[in-house]
Amino acid sequence: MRTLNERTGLAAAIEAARLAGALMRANLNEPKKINASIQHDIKLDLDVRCQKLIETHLAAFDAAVFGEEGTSGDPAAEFRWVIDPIDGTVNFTYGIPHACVSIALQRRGKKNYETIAGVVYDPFCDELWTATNNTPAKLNGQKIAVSKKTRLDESIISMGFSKNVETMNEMLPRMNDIIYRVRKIRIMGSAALSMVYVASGRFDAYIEGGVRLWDIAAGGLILERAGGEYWHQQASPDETYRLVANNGLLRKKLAPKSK
Ligand code: LIP
Repeated sequence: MRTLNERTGLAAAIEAARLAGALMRANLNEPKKINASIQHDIKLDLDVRCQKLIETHLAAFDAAVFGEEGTSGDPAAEFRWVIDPIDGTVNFTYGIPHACVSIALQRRGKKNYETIAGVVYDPFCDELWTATNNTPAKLNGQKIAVSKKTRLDESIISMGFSKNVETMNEMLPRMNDIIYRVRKIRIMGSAALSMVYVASGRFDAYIEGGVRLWDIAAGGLILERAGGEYWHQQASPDETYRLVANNGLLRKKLAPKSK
């Protein structure tokens, strides 16, 4: 087995993300095999194929996998890959070129896993975001940083509504409160891309009520290494989180108004 650390893991995750991204690009406008579909969510055969491609490339390392299309290995392993092979699956299904590959490498700490390397790759814009726990966040090799916006009326806030009524009922009042106070709201459909857009200063915050760990683990490290705040609170035992990703200056101003 190859030596695994944040450096070797990042390099391998970049290769794996590019392989999966190439498969996404080749299939954006092709008919897609749907494995499961509910009103607010779709699971594609390509989700499974992309995760298999990623796992095969990363098999040279001794690490467990916690992925949207399946988990494997020792749940108490020292290392684990956290994989969303296609984040923004509904966009991708409809031929909307706003989706990405998200791969994080985590190492077991005293209490829980910590993310030590993260990759988010948008194959349609050919934009590759990377970071490790001891190197700066980069976009296509260039250092990035969050915005310095402190005024909500100058800020673009991205929001996500996940895929169930409970989350929508939680998020709609928050959107109704925020929309009058900010410059614009954007609802884009990919948590990972919204997080790295905050890391790059394109958005000033991203709020979602029910995201899974594989949607946010890589983007969370990249955001922190770009100077932002990765505020997240476990909402249920299955690694579902409430999230306020922001430039480090806006979370309090975005907090729900006390009734
Ligand atoms: C998506 C997230 C998005 C959320 C969607 C979905 P997927 O991930 O990125 O933020 O609102 O419901 O969970 O399912 O496309 O990997």
